[in-house]
Amino acid sequence: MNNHNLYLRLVGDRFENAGDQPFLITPGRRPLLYSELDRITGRLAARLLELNVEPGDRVMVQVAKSPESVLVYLACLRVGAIYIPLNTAYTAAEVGYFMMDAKPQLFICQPSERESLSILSQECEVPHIRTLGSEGDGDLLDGVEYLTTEVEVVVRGDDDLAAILYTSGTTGRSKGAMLSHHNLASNAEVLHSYWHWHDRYDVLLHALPVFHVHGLFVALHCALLGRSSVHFLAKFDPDQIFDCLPECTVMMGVPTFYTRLLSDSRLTDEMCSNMRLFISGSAPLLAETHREFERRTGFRILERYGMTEAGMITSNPYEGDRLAGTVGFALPGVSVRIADNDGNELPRGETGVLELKGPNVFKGYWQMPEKTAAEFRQGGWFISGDNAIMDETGRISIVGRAKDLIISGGYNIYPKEIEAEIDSIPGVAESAVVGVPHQDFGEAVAAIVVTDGSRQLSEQQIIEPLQGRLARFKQPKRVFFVDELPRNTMGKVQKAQLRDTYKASFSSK
Ligand code: MLC
Ligand code: AMP
Repeated sequence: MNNHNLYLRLVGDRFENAGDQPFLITPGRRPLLYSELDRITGRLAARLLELNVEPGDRVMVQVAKSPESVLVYLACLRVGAIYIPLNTAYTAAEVGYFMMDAKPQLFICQPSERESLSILSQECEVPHIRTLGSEGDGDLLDGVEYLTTEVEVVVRGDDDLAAILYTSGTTGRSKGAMLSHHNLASNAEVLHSYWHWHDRYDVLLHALPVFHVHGLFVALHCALLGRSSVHFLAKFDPDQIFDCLPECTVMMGVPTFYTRLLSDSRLTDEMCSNMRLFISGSAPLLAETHREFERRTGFRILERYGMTEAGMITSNPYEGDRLAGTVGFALPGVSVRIADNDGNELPRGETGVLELKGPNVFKGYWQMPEKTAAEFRQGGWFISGDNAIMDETGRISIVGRAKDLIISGGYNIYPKEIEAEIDSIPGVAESAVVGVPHQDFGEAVAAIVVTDGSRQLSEQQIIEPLQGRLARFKQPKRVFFVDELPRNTMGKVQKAQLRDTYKASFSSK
């Protein structure tokens, strides 16, 4: 049987003669070199084996972005474990749910969180907990330099899982999207070629988090396949970005990155003179941002569209027209169609739900066969939940969402989860959570609350109880009180009306 382990494609013995070429360049630290990648990953893999991590076991990770966090991911691939990264903003309450659901063999957290998460991991019967800090500190790596580097790459078939990424669900329960080695490899190969990565030439500016598809898979897989050096920044920090930009050739970002760059006078065409490609995705890029960016720098941002369950699905062309407000064409090997609510394909030019098929489409939701079945049509079409139009040439525009989802600064937030927490606050009768336009984040969370009359409640009294329950980025940035929520004749809350009523809530911010 051929070994389809993604590790072999990304690392394996590819970098034996890479000399001193840096892979990850992190401010204030020695760069991680390509030539040492296989060796160090071997030692980390040996550490995982010491902790009895076996093929198919889950390794759950909630740590700061660091070169070592990437090495842990690669070591998991190598031993055939399933990597589960979590947003560092998640509270212990949120993490508890993921632990119970995925039952990891090993949980790796930040050193500062060990105490609180140890109790939780015991309750969830997680056998091992280890720590990893942003500087490579923490007990995960204790004595790792004495371990063997010669750990074999476990044989994986096409359907074996490489990662589970949790995405919130419309019902409020998070679902773990199961991604196989083949899902990730096929998408990486396509992007590497479609976006013209130049072997050993490109330098990637990486300021995204590494617990989502965008920063972890799209950015790092392309860099590894292209043997590119990466300026690996802990977060989007304008000073660091402008320090690195003159040396870089490619940047990937969410639209907030681009609006923030545009608001800085340091963004000039000279600053971008080494660049060849700016890519945007994870949320809609305003046509205005696209145009303004071209005016300032001469670059037309390449917008692409994707999701956790399928990686990248469509992209504007590298060489052809990159049209503002469109997400381009289905990637090679990916089939896309626009369908009505019953799954009948619609003629070109009509708005419907985007459905897709291809080697990039995930294997289903972890231990949720009914939810998985509900998201697929006969013939294997996956229902994206995004409303889109396809023109005669096959070019796609995302025009809205069929799913009740807010995307804020590239993070997905499902209103149901926030509403459930708000509804449990004493004195609240019911609530509706919507996304309203926000200059920086694209959309921001607003909550509209009806009280039961038993007490007077303030905005603060709604937000305060959510601390420790919900990650900060999910918490409403504004709360409004109303006597009743607008409903249609069926009794369904009219969210479109609420979005319209509160659309100017952040206009001065
Ligand atoms: C931070 N905050 C947010 C937020 N990020 N609020 C709403 N939405 C967000 N995205 C809040 C914090 O809780 C904090 O609140 C305050 O804003 C400042 O926090 P910060 O940490 O200093 O923020 P900052 O570093 O400026 O981060 C903003 C950001 C970041 C946009 C740079 O959110 C980011 O990197 N987003 C990218 C997400 C991403 O990678 N998505 C890809 C998903 S994959 P307070 O009140 O405490 O001050 C996907 C598939 C695909 O979608 O197609 O790619
Ligand atoms: P996630 O579940 O975090 O992977 O987010 C996926 C969702 O992000 C998609 O279903 C879309 O709603 C949205 N998305 C990603 N890229 C784009 C884009 N370029 N334009 C509009 N929406 C996008």
